[in-house]
Amino acid sequence: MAESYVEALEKKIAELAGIPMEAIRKNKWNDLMNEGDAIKESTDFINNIVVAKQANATASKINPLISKIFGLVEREAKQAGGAAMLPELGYGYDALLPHICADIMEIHHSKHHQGYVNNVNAAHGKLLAAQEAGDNAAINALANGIVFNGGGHLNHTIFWTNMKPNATENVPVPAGSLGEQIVKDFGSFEAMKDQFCANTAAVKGSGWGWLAYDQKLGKLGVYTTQNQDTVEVVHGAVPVLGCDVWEHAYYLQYKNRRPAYIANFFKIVNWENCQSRFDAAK
Ligand code: MN3
Repeated sequence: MAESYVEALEKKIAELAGIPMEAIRKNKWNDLMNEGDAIKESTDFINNIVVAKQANATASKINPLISKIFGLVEREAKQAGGAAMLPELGYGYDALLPHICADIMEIHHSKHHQGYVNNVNAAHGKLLAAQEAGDNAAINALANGIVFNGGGHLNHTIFWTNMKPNATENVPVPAGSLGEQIVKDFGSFEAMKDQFCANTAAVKGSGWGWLAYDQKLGKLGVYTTQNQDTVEVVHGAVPVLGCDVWEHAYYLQYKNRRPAYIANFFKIVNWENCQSRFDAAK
């Protein structure tokens, strides 16, 4: 599902931009395991898009994905106009110990997330210039960078709020209507957790695991996404809980033991934050 989505997206971008698929492929970050490198390549990709003033500039056709991603970013980060900012964590880099070490938190937040923020702002600036020039090819080429960096900004902003400090070895269990909905849709909290852990551990390469609410079905489900795709765009479900399983999120501490990281992630879940996301989605 996620792969065919990426393929369809690439095809659409190539078509709209009037450039060969290979040009899009060359600039895809799908196979990159290293978030720092992926962000840097994405910076170069955005910088290399040349905006050209069109002689017969007509009203620009905006790729609907671009407005969708910016809309989701604005809703999450409450930053209208596309000016993205790195959010405060609300806790210290060492606050998630022993389950996520301070080094991971500091690099992940201050370097990687900041990188997505910088890139999405660069892409937004270029988008405005391309719109003014009526350069549809540039606008659509930018979609790739906006999906990746806007998605990265959005996903990490959700992720930080989904976790809380002062963990114990106990796995906190959601109370209230979210807890009830989980039992209704999965049979039990344990069944949901088992499905989340298994599916998220099985993400190929880089991506995310999600508990998300499908508004049409009125149901919670476990989903996965590749790279920095957003669960709401790919699966049409509103994120309640997200777990980053790019290697940088755990490797320094857990090496290749991704399942152990996900199991410990459940000890630091902020179910109050998840409850308010669920309430808003309903
Ligand atoms: Mn990350």
